Amino acid sequence: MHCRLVVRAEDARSSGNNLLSSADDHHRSDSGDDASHASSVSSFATATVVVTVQDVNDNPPRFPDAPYSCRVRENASPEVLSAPVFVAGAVDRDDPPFERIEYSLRDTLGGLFSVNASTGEVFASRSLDRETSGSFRLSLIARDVGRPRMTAEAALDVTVDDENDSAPEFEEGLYRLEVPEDAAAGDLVGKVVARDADKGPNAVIR
Ligand SMILES: [Ca+2]
Ligand SMILES: [Ca+2]
Ligand SMILES: [Ca+2]
Repeated sequence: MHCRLVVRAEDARSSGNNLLSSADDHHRSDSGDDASHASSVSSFATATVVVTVQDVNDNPPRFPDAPYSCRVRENASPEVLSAPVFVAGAVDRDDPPFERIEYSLRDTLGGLFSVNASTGEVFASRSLDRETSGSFRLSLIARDVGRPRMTAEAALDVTVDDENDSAPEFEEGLYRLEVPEDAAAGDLVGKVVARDADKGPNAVIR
């Protein structure tokens, strides 16, 4: 931060000062008595002083609007996975370089997720199977470059959006049903149950 001050230096002395010579001449013609007009006058100078307040690293990074959430498609292609699932955006109120932030993840969950240290972009490293794990919780860390380094941490919940990639399965491989010989058409003779591991409309069986 800079601020500008104007400093005034003042010097009081007698009327013999050359700076006021024209005024003195005028009075001399009126009275003819130089000594009777001796009085206190002053001269001054100004200078501009620029004061620079040097910043120290006294503000930690901050994650506005935390905690965060994002969604990623199940079985996403490598092309889809080349785009970030989320972009972290921490802020720091200090001046450069103390506002520069490096991002990391507290736990990459076995390398499943990563974050670009300088851009804050979060990536999934491989396609995700919603039926194995439908959501993940990550901890984003922002660290500034001061000494000591100050940090912030925020949660990022990743939800895996379902894709219809599971076929229905019968609960049992073989059903034995006994039908009375006098059964009429339409009578209930037994029940078979199938399940589908997908979610929502993807799991409806007809
Ligand atoms: Ca800082
Ligand atoms: Ca699946
Ligand atoms: Ca699925």
